[in-house]
Amino acid sequence: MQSIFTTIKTIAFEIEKAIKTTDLSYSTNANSSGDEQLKLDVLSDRIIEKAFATLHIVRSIVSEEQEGELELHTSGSYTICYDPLDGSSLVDVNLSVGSIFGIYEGPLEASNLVASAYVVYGPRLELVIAQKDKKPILYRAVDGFFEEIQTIKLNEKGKLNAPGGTQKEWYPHHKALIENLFEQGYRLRYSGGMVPDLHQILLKGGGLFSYPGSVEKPQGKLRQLFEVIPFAFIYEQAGGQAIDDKGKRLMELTPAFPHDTAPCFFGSNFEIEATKVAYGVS
Ligand code: P6P
Repeated sequence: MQSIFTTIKTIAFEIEKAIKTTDLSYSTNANSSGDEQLKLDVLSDRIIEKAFATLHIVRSIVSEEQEGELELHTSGSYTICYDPLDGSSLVDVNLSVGSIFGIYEGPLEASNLVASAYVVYGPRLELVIAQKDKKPILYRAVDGFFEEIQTIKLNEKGKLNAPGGTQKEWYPHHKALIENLFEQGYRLRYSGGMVPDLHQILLKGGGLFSYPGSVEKPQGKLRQLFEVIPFAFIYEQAGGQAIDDKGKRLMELTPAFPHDTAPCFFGSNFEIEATKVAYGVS
């Protein structure tokens, strides 16, 4: 699997360069979720597809930006599900964005995730890799190479609150949960980019990131295979929890379709237990 991580490091440098040089206009098509695609989305997707095509251990890839599964090598063991440039619409206001990778061995469901990684394109280029039975590791690009910086561990209780979604659509019990955290003194930290928002909570000791369901969108917005499950794995490996609105571990998700979404809560134990109480699933 090391060759996959090495390839992700190469991808990170190439996409970082693309972010700095590609025009930010929209392409003429939309992705399978109906989102308009920036030319940068399409280019980032191509960079990743080309890179993984060189690895014979990669059986297939599934991109958030494309409809189906792309077979690469029938002898390969791993399927990589990825969001090539999550939050790309934030690039034109110079906010951080990221790439997210879920590495699966077998049918595409959370129990078959064997590793995950994400890249943060921000003031510094950073990478987090999580593998089974290991704490996630933070790497930072220095002079063209990724240096290992630290392992990541969440505190039992944090200070940050990242409440996603459209507030006027929140269920009353979700609104009460979020407001109660703020009444306890939690700091609002939400940029609209899942990768930097979750990265900040991981590195600043903890808190809660939530993207709930609503009447309008009962299954929320964030995609299970490309976004939710890879981060759920990282949060659990860091000593936190990741659950849905029924209190079920996101690492038990079995998506019916590649682009299925799920309400999701990622955080330190204290905040996740508070979420379970608010949702009546404790
Ligand atoms: P909202 C970006 O488009 C994204 O998919 C995630 O990166 C982010 O967490 C979420 O959408 C933001 O959505 O509805 O809060 O603007």
